[in-house]
Amino acid sequence: MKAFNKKIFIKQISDNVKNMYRKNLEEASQEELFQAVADAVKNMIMDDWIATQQVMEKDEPKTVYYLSMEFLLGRALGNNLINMTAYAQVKEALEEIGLDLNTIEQQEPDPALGNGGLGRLAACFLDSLASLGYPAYGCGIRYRYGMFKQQIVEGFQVEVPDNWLKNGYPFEMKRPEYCYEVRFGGHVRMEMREDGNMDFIHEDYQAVNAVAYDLPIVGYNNHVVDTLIIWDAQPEVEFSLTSFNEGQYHKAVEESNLARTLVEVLYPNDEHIQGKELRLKQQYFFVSASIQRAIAKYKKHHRSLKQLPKKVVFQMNDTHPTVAVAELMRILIDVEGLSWDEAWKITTQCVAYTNHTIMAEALEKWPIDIFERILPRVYQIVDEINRRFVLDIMDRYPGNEDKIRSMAILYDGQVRMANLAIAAGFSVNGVARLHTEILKNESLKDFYEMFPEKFNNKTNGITQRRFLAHGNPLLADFVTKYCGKGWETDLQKTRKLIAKADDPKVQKEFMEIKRENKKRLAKYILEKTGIEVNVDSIFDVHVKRLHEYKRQLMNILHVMYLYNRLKDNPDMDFVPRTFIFGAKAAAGYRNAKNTIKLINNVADVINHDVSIGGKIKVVFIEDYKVSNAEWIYAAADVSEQISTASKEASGTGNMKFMLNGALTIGTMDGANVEMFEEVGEENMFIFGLSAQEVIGFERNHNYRPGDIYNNDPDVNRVLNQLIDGTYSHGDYELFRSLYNYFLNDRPDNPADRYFILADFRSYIQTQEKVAAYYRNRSAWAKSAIMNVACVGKFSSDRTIQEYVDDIWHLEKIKVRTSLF
Ligand code: HBZ
Repeated sequence: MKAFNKKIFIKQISDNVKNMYRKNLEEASQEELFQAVADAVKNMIMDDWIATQQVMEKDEPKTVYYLSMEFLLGRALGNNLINMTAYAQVKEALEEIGLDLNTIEQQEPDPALGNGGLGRLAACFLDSLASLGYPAYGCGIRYRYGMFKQQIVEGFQVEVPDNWLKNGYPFEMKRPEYCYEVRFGGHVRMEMREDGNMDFIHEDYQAVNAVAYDLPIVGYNNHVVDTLIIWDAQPEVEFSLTSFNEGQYHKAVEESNLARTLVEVLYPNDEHIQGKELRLKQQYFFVSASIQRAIAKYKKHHRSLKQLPKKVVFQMNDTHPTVAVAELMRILIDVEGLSWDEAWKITTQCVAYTNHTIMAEALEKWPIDIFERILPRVYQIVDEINRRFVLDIMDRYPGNEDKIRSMAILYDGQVRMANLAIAAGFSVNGVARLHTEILKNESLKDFYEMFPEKFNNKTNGITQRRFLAHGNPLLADFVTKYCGKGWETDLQKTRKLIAKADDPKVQKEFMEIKRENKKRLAKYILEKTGIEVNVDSIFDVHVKRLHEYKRQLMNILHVMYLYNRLKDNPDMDFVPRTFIFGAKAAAGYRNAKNTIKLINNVADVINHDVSIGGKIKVVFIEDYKVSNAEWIYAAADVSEQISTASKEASGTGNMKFMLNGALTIGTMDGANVEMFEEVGEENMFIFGLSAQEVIGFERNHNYRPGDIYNNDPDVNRVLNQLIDGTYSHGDYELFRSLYNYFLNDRPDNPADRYFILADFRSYIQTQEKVAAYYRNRSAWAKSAIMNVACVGKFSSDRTIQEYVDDIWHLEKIKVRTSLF
């Protein structure tokens, strides 16, 4: 960024308002002001963005292409200012003309091109890549509609389209010069070439153009601006009705329909595949365009593709972009004329795969007939990869059918994308240590045995720039005061707080900050829900996607249990608590949606019961998303990380709470295990079955939740309250399916498959410890400070450095803007 010039900046905003809206500053709406300010900020980014791209063009450093169907970015304006270290100056400049930066920031739509953790991780990774100065492109899809907006109507979730582009998105730039054809359907004709080799000619296909939109990814205080490319689809021919014969006319209409529907909407299902054709088309569309762009860029400098792996690495964010393997092979063979063996050598050195789940229902499989119909040439290549891979398996394990059954890419009429990714990728990583161990020893055991060298762990991380510097400015100042500047790029610096954690003055200061943040959230809650909450109560927060394995149901059952106790013993000693939930459910996920309804109904009953004197409040925050998440983390006392052990690959919300000085109540799952190691047992509340115990029950089918229901009166009571009308105005059926979840045992869907009842007693007892601990203000403050002090490992800067060292092998770039 050029040295900030307040006068010029202000002038630019008023010029923008004038040119964009024919208004002066006083007349402009807040939304118009946002557009004007964002444009001025984009202008500040531009020189560094140009300079970064020039360095990359000139030095041609090895570059990572992070292929991801999802980037859950959150608002850009404030974050860009933070990373340009211009936030305070811009805020002051705006104040001078009577504008409030906070209010202006709130006008920005959350670009929500992702579902949850996986998409947000991709966004944190881009922030870290740029901040560490690594050459990188994010490659994704410019969905016309992002993650749906959630409304709660009479306690039920209602999905509303998220038209984030409605007023234009000021930070994107259309790049019509980057435009690539992507083909679907049709047939492949083989033709013998003169040299005896085959040509594969793709005919009768439908084609769309992929057109790039670039978004700047501003590094922290280093002049590096990386690029997120999101691909839009456009019809290939702008057709005029008269100039076409009938056949062409239909084709043109179909292609323009395809272009429109392709990028229409993000699929809002996490951890559960639907197998929709359009989704496969989306995957191929953005992967093909991204690879074409990478190769075109490479070919500007090289004639032969043999050295491609020295310059390019594709990281596949889960199996969603795995078709990249076959698409790269196709381009190398059909377009570039390489032999199979040459192409395979290059491909397998260029692609790497990250796994984010062990949940069977999330593993992507495509019916062969669909795959072959939509991508006929790509399918031929997958078939050949599979043929050769099966030969390798047979070679290694002669006569062992089991190995083929578990590892073949094509099996049982399906294309198994994870198997393709592992067979071809040079690296396979899990996202937390426990998760990687489970992959190696359980779900991907056979692959690990065959390719031990491919497997590695990369524990997830989060960016402290967004989730501390931007989301929690008061705590950010506190950290700076006691640890000095520099934690923005080296989160280990917060360790200095360890020496302060016992100091009553520091503790008091911390608790005052927490209280201010709780006030900020309480105000938001009041505005959005009409519920008044007590800022001196424990803010106990459970925010994340709604999924059975994340066990929001266990949390609300515990609330029901506490309420029973309070009703039975009105005078009991009770630490007031506000249970805060936020979660979107996939649109067709019945138990998840019923859980939202249950939370809201429990909230309704408890919040209106004056007899308990407001000791418990329950709040469901509508439309949980990155922008309100920043405030929610900042205000949390207790962080709920209570997934069934073994099921949560890592979790990243857990780290964001820790960064903001919340104490975790959690299971030994995902990255909780590593947080526990870092922060120590006195600063974290662990309960429940271990991953090995859960896996043991699953293997032996010897878990009997019915016994717990019959023998534990507290459990019996709360489960019966699901079907006795307590929380449903007398309707016995409303929550029957949740009740049945615990007790209906079916071979494909065992009773209480997420072990809620097994962990319930231990959860109750641990929650009692939480409440008792909260009474000890000094102990609590110390533990909270210790969480901030020990969070260093969980910066995505550390994660990205490990990806660079072990997988990508990139060099940092240096960008000097012309002025300096
Ligand atoms: O990825 C999450 C994991 O559940 C979480 O434990 C981990 O921390 C995070 C980052 O590694 N997985 C997802 O968020 N998955 C999805 O959002 C998803 C989206 C579309 C799908 C499948 C999964 O088709």
